[in-house]
Amino acid sequence: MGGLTAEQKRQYDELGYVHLEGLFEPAELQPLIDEVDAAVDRVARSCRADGRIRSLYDGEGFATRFARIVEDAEEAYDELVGSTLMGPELFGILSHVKLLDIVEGIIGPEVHCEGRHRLRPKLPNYGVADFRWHEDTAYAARRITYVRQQYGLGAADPNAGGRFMSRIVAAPQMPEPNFWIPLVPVDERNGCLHVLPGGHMHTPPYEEQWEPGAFAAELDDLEPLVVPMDVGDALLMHQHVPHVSPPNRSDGIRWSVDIRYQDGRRPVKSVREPGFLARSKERAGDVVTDHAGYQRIRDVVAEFRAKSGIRF
Ligand SMILES: O=C(O)CCC(=O)C(=O)O
Repeated sequence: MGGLTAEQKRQYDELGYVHLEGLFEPAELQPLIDEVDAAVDRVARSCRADGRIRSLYDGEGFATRFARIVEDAEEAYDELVGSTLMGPELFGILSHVKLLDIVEGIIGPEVHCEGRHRLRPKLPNYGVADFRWHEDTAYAARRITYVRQQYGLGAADPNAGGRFMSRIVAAPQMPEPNFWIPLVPVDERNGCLHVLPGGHMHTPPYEEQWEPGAFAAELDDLEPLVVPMDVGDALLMHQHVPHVSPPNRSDGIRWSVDIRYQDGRRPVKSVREPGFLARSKERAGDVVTDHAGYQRIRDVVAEFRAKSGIRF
């Protein structure tokens, strides 16, 4: 079984992130890139058929075509971003043995892949894909505001105190490792991630201690780290490690996928976007082993949402 080395596990525990260089051969990710490229082509053809775009832009490559499409038809962006796209190659990455071995070493043998996996076409100079400092399982809005002020926004910036949606559904201390996987080389120019190593440590251990002021000041001395990456690398992040996604100032799309896992015995964090049991000793028969199985789960939940009228 693969998984993290002892040194990588120590770094994950102490710093909250590990840059896994060359986790995949670039060729292992090519089928996923081709799947996304084919989806871009479908979107282009449907937009062209409706007269929403001026050209199919089929002379453009993976790095630019979707941006040209969105320039003509902004709504096309939503057709590919987030967890809208679900194909066999993406399922193959969500359930990839290399990721599951690492996750098992962190959370144990019951592994649920959350439905909140995201395909992110971060378009050049397109603000909706930029994210200020945040942590994935936010436990305290005030701490986030503080982190933003320290590392991103001035204290007086009106955005710093903006509405903040907490994503707490299950226990905030539940381990929830996140893999961020670029599909093109990323650097500071095209909006690679920056992390705040060690920032995950200063979280209160018990719910009744959710007083952010008592913990936030401990972030003061931490230095953000820029993480340039190649295709084949993955950035493993602890759910509490603050990170930021600055603007893409290049000419090409910064394509990436991010995936979160949790303990399969705990309440699932995302019901509207269903995930699947990816590995299990206790419920081996319930493990979803192919794309069709996961697609059935997604279809059933989507149908229930539509028919029941229940908002969740
Ligand atoms: O891909 C990005 O630009 C942002 C990703 C992110 O913030 C996350 O995975 O939590």
